[in-house]
Amino acid sequence: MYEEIAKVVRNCGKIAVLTGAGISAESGVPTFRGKEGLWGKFRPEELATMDAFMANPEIVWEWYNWRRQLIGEVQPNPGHYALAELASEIDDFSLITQNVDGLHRAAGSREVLELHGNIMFNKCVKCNRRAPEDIDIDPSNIPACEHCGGSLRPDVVWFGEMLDREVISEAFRAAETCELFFSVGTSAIVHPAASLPISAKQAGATLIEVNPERTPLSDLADYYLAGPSGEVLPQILEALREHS
Ligand code: BV8
Ligand code: ZN
Repeated sequence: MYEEIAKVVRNCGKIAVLTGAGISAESGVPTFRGKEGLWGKFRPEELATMDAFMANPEIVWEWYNWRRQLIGEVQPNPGHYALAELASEIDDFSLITQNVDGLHRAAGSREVLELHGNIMFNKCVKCNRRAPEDIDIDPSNIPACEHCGGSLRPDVVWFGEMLDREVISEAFRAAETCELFFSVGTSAIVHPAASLPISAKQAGATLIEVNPERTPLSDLADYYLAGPSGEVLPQILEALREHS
């Protein structure tokens, strides 16, 4: 199977990859919708929304501080590294992630389109200016923006919020012009990210999905590779190098 995938990869000059929480699972970061998922304890509507923040800023900051602390202790896994190395073997490679954990950059990926922002940064809830990232937030005494006095919030995209226009249009451009699209470790239900693999397929790309469980995308994929990305992606890279 991997020889065949390597041949497909080698014949494609332009590749786009979308990753979700699943690629960080083997680093120890809980996914959103898995059994032990983040959302298992909390519901996304409760915490990852502006309404939740306006109603309960303290609870929302408690949650993000807990996630920041957890992410601060983990390392990228072989899946992140394999994508960073794959990029150097491909003429035109775009990495698009829904994750806010920064692990792709930590693994050496240079250009990463972070659709949903980055959990380590803060911004002002009012004027949207980014605040210095080294501020530790005390949920019971949330710091104010030095420009306008608004409260600081995590610089991530919440449900009901628009994604950064530049980032999402670049992601769709990559999806619509690539020859090969990988969907890795995502349940493929959060939009507009979940529309990227579909746009790629409609534009004629070959679609490969890497996920231990099937998703709404699996039937559409040309190849559905059932397994953890930390094992599957390095094997694809190895097969590519063996046969190049
Ligand atoms: C917007 C940042 C509106 C915050 C996140 C009905 C239909 C369609 C859309 C909607 C709808 N109702 C509402 C919407 C819109 C909504 C949406 O899509 N909701 C979904 C739930 C239906 N979308 C939005 O609100 C977006 N904004 O639409 O704006 C708008 C429009 C115009 C004008 C104004 C406004 C904003 C969405 C962004 C939300 N922010 N995160 C934070 O992180 O705190 S989303 C959150 O979910 C994370 O970013 C996460 O990445 C993302 C997606 O989840 P996944 O990454 O897929 O993770 P999940 O746990 O679900 O799945 C993990 C997968 O990994 C599983 O499949 C598992 O099998 C697999 N796996 C496990 N282990 C491994 C593995 N895979 C590989 N290897 C392993 N080892
Ligand atoms: Zn401000």
